[in-house]
Amino acid sequence: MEAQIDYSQLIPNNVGLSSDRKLQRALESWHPKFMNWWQTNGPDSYQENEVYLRTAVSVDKKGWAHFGPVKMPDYRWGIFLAESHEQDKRIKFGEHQGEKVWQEVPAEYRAPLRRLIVTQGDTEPASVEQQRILAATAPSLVDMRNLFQVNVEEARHLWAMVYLLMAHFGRDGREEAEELLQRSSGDPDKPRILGAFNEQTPDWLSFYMFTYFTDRDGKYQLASLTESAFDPLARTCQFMLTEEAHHMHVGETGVARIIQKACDIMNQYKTDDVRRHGGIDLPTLQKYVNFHFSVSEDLFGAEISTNAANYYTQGLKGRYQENRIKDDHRLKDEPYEVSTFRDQKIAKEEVSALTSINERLRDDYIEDCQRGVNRWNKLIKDAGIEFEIKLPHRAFHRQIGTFSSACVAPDGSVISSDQWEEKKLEWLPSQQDHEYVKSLMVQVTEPGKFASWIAAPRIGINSQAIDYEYVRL
Ligand code: BYC
Ligand code: FE
Ligand code: FE
Repeated sequence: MEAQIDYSQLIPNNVGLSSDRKLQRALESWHPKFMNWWQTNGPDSYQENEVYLRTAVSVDKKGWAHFGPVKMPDYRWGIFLAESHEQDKRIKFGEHQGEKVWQEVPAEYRAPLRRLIVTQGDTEPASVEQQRILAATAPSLVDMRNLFQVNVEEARHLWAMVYLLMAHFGRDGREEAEELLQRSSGDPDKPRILGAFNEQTPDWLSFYMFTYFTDRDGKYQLASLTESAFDPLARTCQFMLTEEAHHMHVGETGVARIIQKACDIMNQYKTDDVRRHGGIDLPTLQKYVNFHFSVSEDLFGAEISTNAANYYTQGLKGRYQENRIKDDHRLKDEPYEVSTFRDQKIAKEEVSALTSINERLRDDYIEDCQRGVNRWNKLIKDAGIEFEIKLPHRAFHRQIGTFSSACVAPDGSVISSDQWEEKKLEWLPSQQDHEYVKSLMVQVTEPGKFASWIAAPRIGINSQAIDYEYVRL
C-alpha cells in the first residue's frame, strides 16, 4: 500500500486543512491530477533541476517569501487567505452594503460566484500552458528562474481557486476543479475561457509583454475581487496580489532591458538598424505593445455590462479600491463617462456607473499601464534617442465590446476595413516580425551571461549576484 500523504503537511496553509477531513479528501483526489497536469502542461523539461524559488509558507512578513533551491514538482503549493485585519468586517457596496461579510456562499449567489471563481481560476493554468516551452530559449539563467517562479505561482493561484471551489461549492466545485485541468490553452475543442489565454506566448518578448499587460489585468481583477462580500474569496485574492506584483515586475523590467539593449546598439553603432546587431528594434517592440495591450483590454469585458452591474449590486465584485471612491457605493443614480462606437464614430457618452463597472476598471488599468510605459520612454530619452512608445487608442484591435465592430488605427482614427487590412501589419507583429524575434531566441545557460537582444538586469534575485546559478543544470 502506498504511504498516506499528509496533506496538511504537504500543503502549507492557514485554512485549517488538518481539521477538515472533507476538504482533505477532495484535495487528495485532485492532487495527483494536478501533478499530472503540471508534468504534461507545465514547464517542458527542467522538472528535476533545482531552481532558486520563492515559496510562501505563511502569510506574515517572515513567511511569505522563502527563497531556496527547489525542484519544481516539490514546490509547496500552499493555500493562503490574507489575514483579516478588520474585527467586524462589513460589505462595502451594493444592496448588502453595511451587512456582515459572508463566510459561506449565500444560496442565491452560488451560480454567479462559482462562475467568477472558475473564470479567475481558468486563467492561472492557462498562462502556465502558454509559457510551457519558453525555458528552451531562456536568454539567461535568471530569466529562466523568473519564468519558473511565475509558473509555480500561477499554479498556486489555481490551487487558491480550487480550494474555494472545494471548500464552498460541494460536488459542483469538485467537478469544476477537474474541468480546470481539462480545458487547455488554444485547444480548439476545450479552450480556456477568456480570449487572451488562448493566444500563444511563443517567444520571450511575448512573455514580457504578457507579464506586463496580461498579469496586470490579473492585478485589477483580483483587486476588485478583494472587495467581495464573500470573505474567503476576498482574502484569497488579497494574498494572490502580493505574488502578482512580482509577475508584473518581471514584465516591466524584461521589456526595459530589451529597450536598453536596443538603445545601446543604436548608440554604439550609430545606427537605427538594431536588427543587424542582434537586437529587437523599437518599432517591432511597439507592435508587440499594440497586440498585448489590446488583447488584455478585452479581458475587462464589454463597456456596458449587466453582468458586471449584477455582480456589483449583489456584492460579489467591487471596483478598484472601493474604499477610496467617494460616492454612495450603490450607484443607482451615478453617471460615468464611457467611449462608444456609433454611426462609425467614437464618441463619449454619459451612462450609468452601475452598468459601466467594467469600463471603469479598464480605465484604472490603462492609467496603470501608462505609468510603466512612461518609465520605458524615460530610458529611451536618457539614451538620447528620439522614439516614444505609445499605448494604442483603446478602440484599436478590439474583439470584445463596442469597438469589436470598428476598424481603428492606433491613433484612434476610424478607418475602413480595406484600410485596416492594408495597414494592420504595420501595427501588429507580422509573420516576419515573429520569425525575426524567434530567430533571436537561443538559450543562454552560462551564469551571468545574456542573449544578444537583452541587457543584464540591474540586480539579482533576493540580493544574490547576477551570475548566481539560479537554475542548476
Ligand atoms: N474573452 O458582460 P460581459 C489573471 C464574455 S487575469 C472571452 O462584458 P462580464 C492572470 C463574458 O464572459 C484576471 N469572452 O462580461 C493574468 C460574457 O459571457 P456570457 C482573470 C469574454 O462578465 C495572467 C460575455 O462575453 N480574472 O488573473 O461583465 C496570468 C459578455 O461580456 C471576454 C477575471 O477575469 C474575453 N476577453 O466580464 C495568470 C475575473 N470578455 O455571459 C492569471 C473574473 C467577456 O455571454 N471574471 N467575455 O456567456 C470576470 O469578472 C468577468 O467574467 C469578466 C467579463 C470581467 C472577464
Ligand atoms: Fe495569477
Ligand atoms: Fe500573475
